[in-house]
Amino acid sequence: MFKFLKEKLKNAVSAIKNSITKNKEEEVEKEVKEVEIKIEKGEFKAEEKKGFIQKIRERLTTFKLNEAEFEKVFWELERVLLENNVAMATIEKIHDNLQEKLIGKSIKKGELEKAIKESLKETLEQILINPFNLIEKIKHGEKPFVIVFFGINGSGKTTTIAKVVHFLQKHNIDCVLAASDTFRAASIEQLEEHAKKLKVEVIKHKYGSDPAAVAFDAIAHAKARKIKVVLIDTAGRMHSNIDLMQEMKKICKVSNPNLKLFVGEAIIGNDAVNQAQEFNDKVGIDAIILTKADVDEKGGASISISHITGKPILFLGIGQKYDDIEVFDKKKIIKSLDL
Ligand SMILES: Nc1nc2c(ncn2[C@@H]2O[C@H](COP(=O)(O)OP(=O)(O)OP(=O)(O)O)[C@@H](O)[C@H]2O)c(=O)[nH]1
Ligand SMILES: [Mg+2]
Repeated sequence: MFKFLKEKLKNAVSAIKNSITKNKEEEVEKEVKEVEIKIEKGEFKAEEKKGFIQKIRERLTTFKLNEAEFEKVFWELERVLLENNVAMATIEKIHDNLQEKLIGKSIKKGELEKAIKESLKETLEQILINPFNLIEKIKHGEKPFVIVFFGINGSGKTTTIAKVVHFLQKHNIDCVLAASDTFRAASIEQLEEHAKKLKVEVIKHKYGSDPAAVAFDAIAHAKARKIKVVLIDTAGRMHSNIDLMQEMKKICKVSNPNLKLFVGEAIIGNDAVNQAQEFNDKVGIDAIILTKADVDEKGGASISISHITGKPILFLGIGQKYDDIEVFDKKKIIKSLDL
C-alpha cells in the first residue's frame, strides 16, 4: 500500500540527515579556515589550538539543531508527505513532534537518522487509532445488530458489505441484507448476486421506494428469524447533496443502527478525508472503511483520516474478492512503512 511513500520517506530522512551533516561540516570548515589564518598570523596560543580542535571534533560527531536549521530540513519531509496525500493538519503534527525531538537536543551524527525515524514512528502511534473488535461488539451487542454503510458513488459500499458478510460468516455470525439503495439502476440485482453466492437473504422493495422502509423491514425480518446482524446497503451520495443527506438521516433514524460506517476510497487521498469529515458532521460516523487500498500506492488517507476525524479505520479493502478485507492494525501499518 505504501509503495511510493515508503521509498520517498526513506529518501527524505536520508536527505535530511545529509543536509544537516553538510550544513554542520560547512560551518565547521569556515571556522577552521578562520583559525588557520589566526595561526598563520601567530594570534593563537598552543593550548587554545588544542581546545579548539577538540571542539571541532565534537561538533562533527554531535549535532544541535536550531529552529531555522530545522525548518530548512523539514521542508524535504513535508514535500514527500504532501505528495503522498497526507493531510496538512497531520503534517503539522509530524512537524511539531519532530521539532520537539530535534531542536536544541544533542544528537550523535550516527543516530540522527534513527532519531528522525523514531519520531515519525511515535507520531504514527499517536495519530493512528486501532478499531474496536467488531466480532466482540456484535456478540455482546443487542440482537439484531444493525450496521449501515454509506459513502459517495462507487466507493465500494456494496462490495464491502459482501466482504463483511463473508468475514462474519467465518466467525459463525449470520446476516440479512437490506437493499436500501433503491435509487441506482441494477443496485438491487448487484446485492442479490452477492447474497446468492454468500447464501444470505436480501430484503428488498421496488426501485424508487423509501430506503428507510426497506431497512425497517430487514430489521423486522432479522427479529422474527433471530438473525444476528442486519447490513444496510445505501445509495451513493455526495455530502453536498442536501436531499440525499436528509434521506440518509432518515434511514439512520428509522433503523437506529449500532454502527454507522463510512466507506471511502483510499486512492482519492485527501478527498476521502474530507468526505469522511463531512459525513461525520452531517450524519455521524462510528468508523471508516477504506477501500481500494490495494491500488493506493501513496497511503496518505490511511495515515490522516483517523487523525482528522477522530474515528478509527475498521477495515481496509484490499481487492475485489470476498477475502480481500483486512482488520486495520496500526502496528502493521507502521511496520509496512519500514521506519
Ligand atoms: N481494487 C479494489 N476494488 C474494489 C475494492 N472495493 C470495491 N472495489 C471495486 O469498486 C467498484 C465499485 O464497487 P461497489 O461496491 O459497486 O461500490 P458502491 O459504493 O456500492 O457503488 P454505488 O452503489 O454505485 O454507489 C467495483 O468494481 C468493485 O469491485 C477494493 O478494496 N479494491
Ligand atoms: Mg452500491
